[in-house]
Amino acid sequence: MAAVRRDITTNATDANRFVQAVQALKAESAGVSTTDVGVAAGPLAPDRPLSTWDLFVIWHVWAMQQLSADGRRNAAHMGPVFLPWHRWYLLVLEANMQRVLGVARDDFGLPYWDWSADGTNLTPAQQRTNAAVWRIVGGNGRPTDRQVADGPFVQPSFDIRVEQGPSGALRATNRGLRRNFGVDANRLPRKADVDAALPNGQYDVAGWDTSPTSFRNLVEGWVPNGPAMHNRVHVWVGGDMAPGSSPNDPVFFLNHCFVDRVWARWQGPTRPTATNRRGGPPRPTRSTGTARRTRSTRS
Ligand SMILES: [Cu+2]
Repeated sequence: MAAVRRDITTNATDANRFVQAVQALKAESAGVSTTDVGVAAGPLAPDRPLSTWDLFVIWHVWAMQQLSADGRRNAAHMGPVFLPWHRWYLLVLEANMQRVLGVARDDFGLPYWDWSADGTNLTPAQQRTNAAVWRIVGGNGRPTDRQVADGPFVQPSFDIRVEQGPSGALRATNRGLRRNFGVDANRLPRKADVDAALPNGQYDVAGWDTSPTSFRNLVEGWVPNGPAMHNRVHVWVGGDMAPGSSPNDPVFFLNHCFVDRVWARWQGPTRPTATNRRGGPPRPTRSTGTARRTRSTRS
């Protein structure tokens, strides 16, 4: 038995626990401030005390700032490491959530947001206002300053303490969470995008960058016609979801939990193309019949 990850919109217990765990990790002192960890002062704050939640934000930015020698990848994105890096990141957050919730490891799984369902079933206008997930995590930012003013993640209990400034460098700040739905991408990805990625038998392709049509590039959202899938969700939500400090917004983890679910389905036994699934040579099929079984549609 292991923790089960469920759709946040269909399980009220998991939704409540997710919100409660985010708030607890945001309130838990990390014992260090932005200055202590080398984060510069910003125009809104010289120095901010950091929480466990804020450390996840800094961890993600630091990974993005570690570029490969050829500059085409960073330590968490734009290459083969994208999916496993974020799987590990989710597991560490999930373990911290279980800790602050005081539940056994099997009793809470990080929930996911199936944006492909909303992208398929709702119009672009409905995606901005009617998607069920916004009733759990708050909705779009207000027109004046893009700050989120409804739901559980509002000031003063949920404030933004670190951000990427115009140069991309981390800096201290003191403001509310920002979202700007549907401006830099007009609609969410669709179920058809997931269905098109799953049969791709090549995890990644030599070059290991954002150009080839591989499963990883389809899911990360560089092809076709990016921003697609994961990237499109970041761009569509906008505000704090756009830069490398995007884990500031709890929606980051709901997005990545769904991305991880798509990868888990691809890794599973019921994917339609059984050969070459891990990027290596084709594997022998176990027995006739099983390898050709059609993928289950349990999303
Ligand atoms: Cu990331």
